[in-house]
Amino acid sequence: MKTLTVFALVCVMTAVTGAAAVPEEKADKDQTADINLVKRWTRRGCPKGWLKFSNRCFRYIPTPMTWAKAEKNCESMGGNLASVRNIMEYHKLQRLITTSSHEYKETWIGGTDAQEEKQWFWSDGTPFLYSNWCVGEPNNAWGNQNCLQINVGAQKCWDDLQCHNQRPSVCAKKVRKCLV
Ligand SMILES: [Ca+2]
Ligand SMILES: [Ca+2]
Repeated sequence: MKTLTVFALVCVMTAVTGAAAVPEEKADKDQTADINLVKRWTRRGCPKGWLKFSNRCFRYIPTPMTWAKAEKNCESMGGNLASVRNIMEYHKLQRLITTSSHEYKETWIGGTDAQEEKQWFWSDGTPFLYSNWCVGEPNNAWGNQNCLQINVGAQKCWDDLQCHNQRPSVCAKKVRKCLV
């Protein structure tokens, strides 16, 4: 509980001052140890099991789920299904998947046009500016393909698919300065 209290205090101070400075001279021995732990965590910026790139934390979830369950699962960990902003991010994300699964698994990320056909959104609310669709995709086959899977076909590109299909997924969340 004491550790949590110190974390909360550091976070509040950071929020108020806009800086991570902590008056260590006023902290007792135990508190200094806790603050050093926070500093290490802050530098790294991502929880254990999450990979940091593009100032975000990414995690591959190998368990196949529907798109909605995958999004909920990411939300339960403080994130969303991953959005992708450029080709470099896409390649890093692919590397994350191949490192974990040893193959280019077809995988859910956060794109959807379920609200309105052809209007693609990222579930994290960022603008849908970059895409890497396969030739002829998104084709909304059978009139109900509204969720975005990656690593499709020989080109390992993007495809719209029925959201009830079960796929592994990639979650992303912002690098946080606080544990709480
Ligand atoms: Ca669609
Ligand atoms: Ca399709």
